[in-house]
Amino acid sequence: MKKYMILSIFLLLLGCGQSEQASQEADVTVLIKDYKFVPETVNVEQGQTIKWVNEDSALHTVESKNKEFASKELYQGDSYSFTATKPGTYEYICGLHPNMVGKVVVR
Ligand SMILES: [Cu+2]
Repeated sequence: MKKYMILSIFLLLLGCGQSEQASQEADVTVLIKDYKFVPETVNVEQGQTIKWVNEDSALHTVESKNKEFASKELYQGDSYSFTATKPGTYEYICGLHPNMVGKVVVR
């Protein structure tokens, strides 16, 4: 009985550690709102993480034109993160609404 309790505490701790990793702090957050990326342009340092959060009820994606990053379809409340490892300018669109554009500038 005691053995099971220790095991479940261990699993609980393991679970906490994992969720902490998954919800890694973003350095910059971009909201997807009213069919727009807000802000449209973000400037980050190399190694920083950008997180997009879909606040619309419509589905959206985040897809860089150079295929450097691409999200799956994001439902309302879903988020997608990308860690910038290479300097450059990354223009991106929503694959479902290609008139939605944004830009990530990595220094
Ligand atoms: Cu969209």
